[in-house]
Amino acid sequence: MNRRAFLGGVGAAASLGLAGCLTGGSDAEPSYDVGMSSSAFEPSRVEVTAGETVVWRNTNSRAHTVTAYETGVPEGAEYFASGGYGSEREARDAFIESFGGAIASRDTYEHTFTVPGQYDYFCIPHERGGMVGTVVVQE
Ligand SMILES: [Cu+2]
Repeated sequence: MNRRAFLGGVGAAASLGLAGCLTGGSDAEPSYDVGMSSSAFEPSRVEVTAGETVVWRNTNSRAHTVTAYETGVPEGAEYFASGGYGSEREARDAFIESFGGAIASRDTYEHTFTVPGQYDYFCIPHERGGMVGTVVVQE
């Protein structure tokens, strides 16, 4: 299956909140760009164009997070983390305290990237297991 076709065909604004509606049948797997196995983002690296939205979907039974590294976003770019936290510290604290930001099995998280550059992110509970990913945003 070609995930990139989803991004390419949908565009940025249109994909917001519609991830589950684009594949047709109600029983079909919603479209997404990055899936999650038990301890990895799949694929771990995606490339998009500025203005596009990346959709992550938890395709595993374990809960995961999508959490940007504080130093992993380009200058002038918005910090992003599932749960909507404004910093890596805040996201880590929330997860430790109450599993804040956890993406349950089959749930999605999405973020629209407007500033070109490289974004590095991770999953809080599985970071040490190597669950990290990269989004490269082209002009
Ligand atoms: Cu994880």
